Amino acid sequence: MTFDPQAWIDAMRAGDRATLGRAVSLVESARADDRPKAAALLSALGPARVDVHRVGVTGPPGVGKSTLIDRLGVRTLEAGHRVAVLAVDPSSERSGGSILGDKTRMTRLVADPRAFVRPSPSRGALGGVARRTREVMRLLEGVGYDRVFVETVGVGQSEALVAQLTDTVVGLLSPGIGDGLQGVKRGLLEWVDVAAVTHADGPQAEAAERTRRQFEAALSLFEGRDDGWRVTVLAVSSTEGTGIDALFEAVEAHHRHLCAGGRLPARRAAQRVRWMWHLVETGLVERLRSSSAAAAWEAAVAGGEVAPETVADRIVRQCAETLAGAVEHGA
Ligand SMILES: Nc1nc2c(ncn2[C@@H]2O[C@H](COP(=O)(O)OP(=O)(O)OP(=O)(O)O)[C@@H](O)[C@H]2O)c(=O)[nH]1
Ligand SMILES: [Mg+2]
Repeated sequence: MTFDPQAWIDAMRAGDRATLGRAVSLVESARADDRPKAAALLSALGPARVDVHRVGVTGPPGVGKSTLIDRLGVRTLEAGHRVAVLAVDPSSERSGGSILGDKTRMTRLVADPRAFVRPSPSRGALGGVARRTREVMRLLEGVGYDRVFVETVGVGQSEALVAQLTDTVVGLLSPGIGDGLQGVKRGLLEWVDVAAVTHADGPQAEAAERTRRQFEAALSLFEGRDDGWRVTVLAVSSTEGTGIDALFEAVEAHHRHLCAGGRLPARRAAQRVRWMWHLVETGLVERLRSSSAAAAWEAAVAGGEVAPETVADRIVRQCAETLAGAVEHGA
């Protein structure tokens, strides 16, 4: 059977989630013969939509990201939006358990025909994860999902990654992570747009409120941002549903803040430019490392005959000269 991108797109726009599942698999596929099909599908979607809101939800393992997205997603559906959820897992070592976990913790969204949940996390190196996630988001948005949630485990660089992929970062904190908030990484203060302490129910309610106030205090001392946005810090319970309305309002308020004064297009433009350079950097390095000269460069540096700076300078200069020549010749 020949591959007909438009037929797939029509089916997905009509709400066919089975086809959407296949299309996501195609876009995520690492197989070389799938790439042209994926590219054809993506380009047949037409221009990217601008009324879409991309929301990253990050936090430590087990903090309650999936359970919260289920609640927040339902609240978002009630407001008339179409909701899609992607999970991104940059730590390739993690067990497969979270796949099942996501599905069983997003039961409300999974059961709702207006939502699409992609439980299988994209694994692997951060760059690979980002590439697939960007393309899958583009697909979801192109077939009508206007609120896309991206769940990612807050480990190391992944907060920065999710901030590069999304418009709004929701950072989740566990109750009682410690006085003085040593447990809160500076990265989170830097990237978070809306913060919420989870498990604000039962015996943990008090600790959650204490952590909320401490984080609020830490934020007021942090002078890292100049975009005029005031980060809201909430206490929520995803099991009882408390604080979810306020969280929804805060997320939407950040979207409105971004839309006002052209901040959203500017943020996305900066993301695209950064992404281009990232691809250039990784692509060039990959090509150079697998070139036939690489072994000789490495041997010379390893043997101490030439300084690493000298070899690196030479490689960069040669690349730049070749590039200048290619540009002159209109390549
Ligand atoms: N009491 C209470 N339990 C919660 C709350 N949110 C999540 N849980 C429970 O905490 C556990 C972990 O929740 P998940 O939503 O899977 O957490 P996660 O952050 O997505 O976990 P990973 O994806 O594995 O990193 C589950 O047993 C949830 O039922 C909450 O607000 N209150
Ligand atoms: Mg989860």
